[in-house]
Amino acid sequence: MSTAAVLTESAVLEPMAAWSDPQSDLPAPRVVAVEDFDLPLAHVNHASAMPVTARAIHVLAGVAVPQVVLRDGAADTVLPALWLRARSNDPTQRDAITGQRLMNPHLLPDDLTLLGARLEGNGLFLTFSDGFSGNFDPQELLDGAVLDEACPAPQSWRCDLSPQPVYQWDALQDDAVLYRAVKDYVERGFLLIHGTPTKPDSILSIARRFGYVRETNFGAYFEVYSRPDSTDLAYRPVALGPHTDNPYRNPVPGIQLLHCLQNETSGGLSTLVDSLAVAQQLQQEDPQGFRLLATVPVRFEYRDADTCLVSVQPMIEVDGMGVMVGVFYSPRLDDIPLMSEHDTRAYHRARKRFGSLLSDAQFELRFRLEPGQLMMFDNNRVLHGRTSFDPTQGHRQLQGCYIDRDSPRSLYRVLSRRLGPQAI
Ligand SMILES: O=C(O)CCC(=O)C(=O)O
Ligand SMILES: [Fe+2]
Repeated sequence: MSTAAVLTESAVLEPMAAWSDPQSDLPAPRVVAVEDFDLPLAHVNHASAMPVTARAIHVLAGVAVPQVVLRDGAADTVLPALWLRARSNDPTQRDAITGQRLMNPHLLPDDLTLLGARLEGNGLFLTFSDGFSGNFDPQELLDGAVLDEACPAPQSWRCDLSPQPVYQWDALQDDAVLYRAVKDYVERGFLLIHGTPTKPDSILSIARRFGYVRETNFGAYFEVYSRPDSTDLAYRPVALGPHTDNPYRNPVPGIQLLHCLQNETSGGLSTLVDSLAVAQQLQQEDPQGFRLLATVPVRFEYRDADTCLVSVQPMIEVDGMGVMVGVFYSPRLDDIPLMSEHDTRAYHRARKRFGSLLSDAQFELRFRLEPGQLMMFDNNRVLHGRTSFDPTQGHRQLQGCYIDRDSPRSLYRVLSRRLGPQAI
């Protein structure tokens, strides 16, 4: 089992548009019929989903219809003709430079079959009933059997995380160091960067080392300092509990950077918490509560004179393969749907426990961001907060900006291709 929490099959397949308990007096949700559909034989390799065993491609001889199988230990999985045909790298079928297909596999005949399969040297030569025949590389078929994300799996952490992923800005100019940093980031969901320049928009050049800046209605970056007339509590000196920024946006900002330019106050300590570790704990204690938080939709809204943003999704975010990737957590902003009294209480209990775990010291990193220090974190996975501060003690000025979640992952793959895995 991966470090990320995995939902049970039934929980993943529940509709997310409405939720109700079987005993509830509200209408039951529509159930999607999936009984006669087998789940994929191979899974997305988010978190080393496939056990590593000796696997090989074989052609079965002595059968009426030719068969190519993936042999994994003693188990054979027949590779369907439609699956094989779509994987052809023949130059007439796939562009060699982009790797993009030149044929449309969605239009292949439903009853496509293999007419011939033979080993030729180290390769396979396959003939199909639609008239196509060509060479296939068995290693590519093996690789294709896992929908590999080609990124390290997340590793959840608690307050005792050691060493912490801290990098010096100067050192990050070296690609080999950047490679280690993005690997750490993908695994831990955050990075701390020290020794950064503190000019008013230095944050943008730091952000651009990792990805493209995502501009929002707050601009390319935003100022975090105390001002009494502000439209967001982040701009007052009050404590902020662990939260996801802008959960009302769709898509939500994937990664946030917070950069300290000045800090003359004794409070205003920064906090980070890994929602994967906390959700694992909740799932162990209360699997039903975890399921509720992953299925009941929640509504978030932001409005000011020129903007009205609304987004609706469950608090716990699960990807298409049922693996938890993060949360939409902001008690300042969430509205739950109308449910029965019973369901509302059940949901409330789960959310309350989750919230208290998110604020529990055993899960939390707490530190002071000094001028020239920056934290970069996955906005859904690693929740951030801060303790209150007294603005009469002096200035506290941070700047923040967002980049997309996929950027450091892309950077990881590119650097791993360019530098080779031995560079770590
Ligand atoms: O002041 C801080 O340290 C954090 C503020 C914050 O959460 C934000 O601007 O998103
Ligand atoms: Fe925030």
